[in-house]
Amino acid sequence: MTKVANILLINGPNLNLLGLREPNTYGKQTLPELIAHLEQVAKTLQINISHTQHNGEGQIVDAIHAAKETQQGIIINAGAYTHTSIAIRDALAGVTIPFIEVHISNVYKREPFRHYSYLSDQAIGVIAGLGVYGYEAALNFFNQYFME
Ligand code: CA2
Repeated sequence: MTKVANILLINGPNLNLLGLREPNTYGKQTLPELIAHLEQVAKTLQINISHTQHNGEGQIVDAIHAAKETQQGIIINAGAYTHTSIAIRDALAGVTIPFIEVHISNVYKREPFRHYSYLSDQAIGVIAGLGVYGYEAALNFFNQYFME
């Protein structure tokens, strides 16, 4: 049985505001609370999760590049860059690390500009509209994806 060791969670712009603004759209849990919960879940799954949040596009590109040697999977909520960033798409494609795209809100119920993602066709899968549970679902998916 092979087990994935390292999963990187990347959150993009403004997600540092989780739990502090717009609770109707993004919920009441703060980012530190969410990360603490995901670390607990990862521990039970014997997965190492690390987390990084960046407001800058280039910082996200750098984080993806840095993951190349050490991470077996990426969970990414690229925030608004999802809908605009060829650079993040190219970085993910360039490192060839399997990734899951997560959105807290159901982007398809929202403005049309949120319906297109530059990342989705490169992803293993996309989770949208499950609230912050989407991150945990992605972690659970990786747990069984890497079992042989
Ligand atoms: O639903 C998602 O997770 C999004 O990726 C969130 C992005 C948005 O641009 C995407 O279309 C969908 C926005 C993140 C903003 O996060 C905030 C959290 C709390 C308060 C304000 C903003």
